[in-house]
Amino acid sequence: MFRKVLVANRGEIAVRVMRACEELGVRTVAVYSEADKHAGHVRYADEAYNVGPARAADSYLDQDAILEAARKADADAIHPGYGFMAENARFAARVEDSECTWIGPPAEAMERLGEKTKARKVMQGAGVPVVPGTTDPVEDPSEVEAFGEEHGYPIAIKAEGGGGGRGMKIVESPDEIEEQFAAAKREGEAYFDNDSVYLERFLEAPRHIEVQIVADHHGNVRHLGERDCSLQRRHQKVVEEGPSPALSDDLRERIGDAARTGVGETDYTNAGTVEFLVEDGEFYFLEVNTRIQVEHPVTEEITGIDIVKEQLRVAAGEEIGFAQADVDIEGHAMEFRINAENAARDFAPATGRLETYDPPGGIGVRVDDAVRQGDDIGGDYDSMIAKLIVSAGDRDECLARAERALREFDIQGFHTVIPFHRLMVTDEQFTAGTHTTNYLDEELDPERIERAVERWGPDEAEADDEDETVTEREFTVEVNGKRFDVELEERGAPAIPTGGGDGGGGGGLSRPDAATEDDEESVAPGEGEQIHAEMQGTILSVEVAAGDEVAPGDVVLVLEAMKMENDIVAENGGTVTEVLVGEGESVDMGDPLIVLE
Ligand code: MV4
Repeated sequence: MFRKVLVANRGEIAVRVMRACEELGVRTVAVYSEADKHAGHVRYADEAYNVGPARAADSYLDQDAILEAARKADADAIHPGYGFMAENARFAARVEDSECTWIGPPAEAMERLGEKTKARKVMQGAGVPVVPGTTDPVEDPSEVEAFGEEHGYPIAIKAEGGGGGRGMKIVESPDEIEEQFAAAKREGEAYFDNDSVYLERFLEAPRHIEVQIVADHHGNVRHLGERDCSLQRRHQKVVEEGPSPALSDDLRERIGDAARTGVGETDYTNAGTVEFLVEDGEFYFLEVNTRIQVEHPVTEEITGIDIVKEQLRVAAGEEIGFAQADVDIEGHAMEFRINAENAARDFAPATGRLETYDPPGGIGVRVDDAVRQGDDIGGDYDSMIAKLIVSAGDRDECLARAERALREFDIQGFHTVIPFHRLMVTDEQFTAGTHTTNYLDEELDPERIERAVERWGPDEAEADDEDETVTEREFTVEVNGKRFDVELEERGAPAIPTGGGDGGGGGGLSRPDAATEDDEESVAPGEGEQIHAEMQGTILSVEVAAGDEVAPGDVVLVLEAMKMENDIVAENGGTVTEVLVGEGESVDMGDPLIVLE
């Protein structure tokens, strides 16, 4: 086994890799950019080296800087994680030529499988079904037309170096050929420095199934079952699960065997993923990802196999310690990517300080992250701040557990996609498991996302725009021996210190004694009592009208919030001068409801 591993990555995956090292007694080296001086992966590592400015191209993608850090640290292996340099065959080759071992597939295998038509040939040669298409690049638009006449439309024109949806163009009819052919070539050139393209019949409503593979230097290839990544938005995976709810046992076995045989044809070692499209009970090879993937924990949870440890072991020359027959798929797991994004604003990235970070726990809950409360989340890298992985005995239990865990997950300070996930785990299509890769982009009503964010998004005050001064206080009060949490917010007013003498502890949180000192906001002298909504909700009934006399403690309204009916009472009593809301209206926290004098 290695002595010391440098992890050429950041965030949760860097920590994930270091955790595996820790358990194997291997020392860990982090690299970090200027923006990541205090990041979670730096805190976790035994030692850490600055590799350059915030911009990834100048730090995490700077091959010389990373190799230099490995030399300085005297590391004997480099793990690339995912993204950044993970699928860069040239970097892999440079590591292979250095004093360090590359913890990944051989550079040569990466190169062969990275070119899509080469990968298609390899798989076809091994008897693995591929999407009907060309196994050689096409040079001229007339070849697209000929392909259309033979196989029909739509046709996918794909960039040879492509992947992840970039450089793929769909042709619906002959008149679109010229334009889409040129566009695919342009994108291929721009993104992958390769304007070569090939053709496939375009499958219109497939499911995306991928098989986890591990291979060693002794000729052993194992598959660890499949993950279903059909729930994706604009080629970004949102939720992944295993096993797939859309595969029969027979299809599952055939797909697993195909992946294993296909990879067995190459001199592949280490972890990898073979991607397939599944439609109408048929499966077709799509591409091979030559890295550990974001969603690998789904497989770890249902197999009990630590895939990152396997990567380290096989890279160190050890033989895989289990047979294919030993791989047992048990129960069900789902992974939810916790991205700092506002799902109601087209998933726009969000940034800010993690004011609250309170992850879920309990049975079947795993959180892979590299952040802690108080961290600043910037926009320098991708928006994923954590992954929630939930496992259970079966899919239904997994969904219920996920709903519970997502409800527990408290993140304040900026928007995350948690409300969107809460919508998904109660969504009819997703819970039925009948969704295809088109579901989010083409079928889901965006208004449902907006409502989910409104209901379950971060607390107003903390997510609001910065120019408004918002003073928020939380109190715990007891009424007739029952505990209530009360939040007050003052808008537009300068922050008032919440009273002296407590020696600077707590910042005004949970101060039961402050309730009586500071509640002057509900009684402005001379204007009578104004009753405000204490939470966002719907007015179920209005019990008073203008001119009515009410006694202290009388119920004036019933407000439904969080599935509970709440009696709103007039604290001081008086004459009702204004009723500002009607039955059925929805109100926000802080809205005035009734004025009394
Ligand atoms: C396809 C396809 C349908 N037919 N190829 C998109 C990303 C790239 N890895 C391949 N992709 C697709 N290739 C044919 N012949 C549909 C997709 C596709 C997709 C694939 C996997 C996961 C999500 C997807 C979302 C849209 C389209």
